[in-house]
Amino acid sequence: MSFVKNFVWGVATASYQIEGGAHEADKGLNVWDVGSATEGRIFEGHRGDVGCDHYHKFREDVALMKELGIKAYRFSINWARLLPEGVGKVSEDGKRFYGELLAALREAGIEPWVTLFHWDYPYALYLRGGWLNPESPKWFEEYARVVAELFGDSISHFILINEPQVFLGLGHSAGTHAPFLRLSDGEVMRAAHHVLLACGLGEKMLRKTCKHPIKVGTSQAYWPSIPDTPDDYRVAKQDTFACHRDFGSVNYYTDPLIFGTYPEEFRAWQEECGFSYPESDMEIIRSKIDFYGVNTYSGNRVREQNGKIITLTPTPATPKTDTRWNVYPDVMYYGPKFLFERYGLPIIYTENGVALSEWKDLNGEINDDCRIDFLKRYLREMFRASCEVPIYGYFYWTLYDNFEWAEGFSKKFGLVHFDPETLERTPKKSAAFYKKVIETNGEELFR
Ligand code: GBH
Repeated sequence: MSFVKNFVWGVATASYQIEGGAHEADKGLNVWDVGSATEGRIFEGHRGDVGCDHYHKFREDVALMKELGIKAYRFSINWARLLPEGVGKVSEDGKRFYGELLAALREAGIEPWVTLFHWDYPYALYLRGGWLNPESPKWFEEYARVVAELFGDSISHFILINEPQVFLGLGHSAGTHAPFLRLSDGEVMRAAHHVLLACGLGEKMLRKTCKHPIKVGTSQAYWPSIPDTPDDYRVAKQDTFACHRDFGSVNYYTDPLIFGTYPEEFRAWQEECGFSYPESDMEIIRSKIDFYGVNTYSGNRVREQNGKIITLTPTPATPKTDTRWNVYPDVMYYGPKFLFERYGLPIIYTENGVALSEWKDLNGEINDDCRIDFLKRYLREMFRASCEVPIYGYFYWTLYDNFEWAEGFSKKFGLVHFDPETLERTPKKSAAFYKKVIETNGEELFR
């Protein structure tokens, strides 16, 4: 049993979580640089200033990926490293850094998948109102143009904006991620609308500026409802796309992008919040999306009871990861089916992975058998889905343990162990396993 030929096997990272080099050259600050300095926001006061020092060690990291047999690398560009003020002047050092990283990847035969924005919003633009400013879509469009002009030649796959659900939901509504705001729902809708306009303008700008055919996709935080039994398929799908008033849904963002309309289910909520917009915006938002990139870690099990959809409490036997997410492997089967039925787009898993409580043993090894088991369970279900709907790629989150946002360095998702004190990288047992999975195009999962 193996995946389609040319299945894309990769790993994913994000700039703020690994780069460090927060104060190098003329880099501008971003909302995480500034916001995480306030006490009480990040686990035990951890900071991303040094991160995994990828800014200095990127050559070592590319060599490591090559050694691990990684075929594709999803990373994000730190907007304020390239454009210190968010718009206008381009940083020579930012240009050099991403140019050298892309060249190293090319040399190693690793395909870059570039995310334009993974949450590290330029502080200079935040001070101008950030995503609430009606000009903010234009700022993103300019940034997309700069990236395409400078690096477009070496990039064939772009991801516009990582998980609007999270930086809007947690960053602008719940206030637990940068910029740590607790706006009213109507204001978050306004910000989300600008994010969508930015995607629409960005997508068109990338295609206009790149001189070769490119693929442009999304990366959505997808936490679907999972049918408890196959009989609950219909209600689980309905619940996945229902109006949950928490900015965490995928269809709230991708219906506008792909169909040019907000989902009907959300209209009443938008009206209650006094949110309105000119209809002409929807034509700007509507984009040509080549692949539906999705980040899935778990979901909620649901079933129908007395005509109502209920979310089941996990049984005490349900395995949990270190982030306390339930291990529900069939999320990888049902999730893409729901998406493909709604959108009809090929699916790429732009993230999936597991945090475990683990440490280097006395022999200097990390024998993370649970991660290997997780990969087997989850990827076997992904394989089952891929026999029914097109799934063309998988990016493990993440290459090495890194700065897990509000959790600091306490949650370890990596295939490679990272020591924040010595900055040393040590591949875990799972890295060797993943290498075999890649080499056998998935057959290793069934051994
Ligand atoms: C991704 O976010 C990020 O893109 C990445 O940067 C991050 O490091 C990685 O995942 C690992 O966390 O309240 O129990 O229902 C994942 C965002 C977090 C969104 C969990 C859904 C629901 C948790 N997801 N959240 S729960």
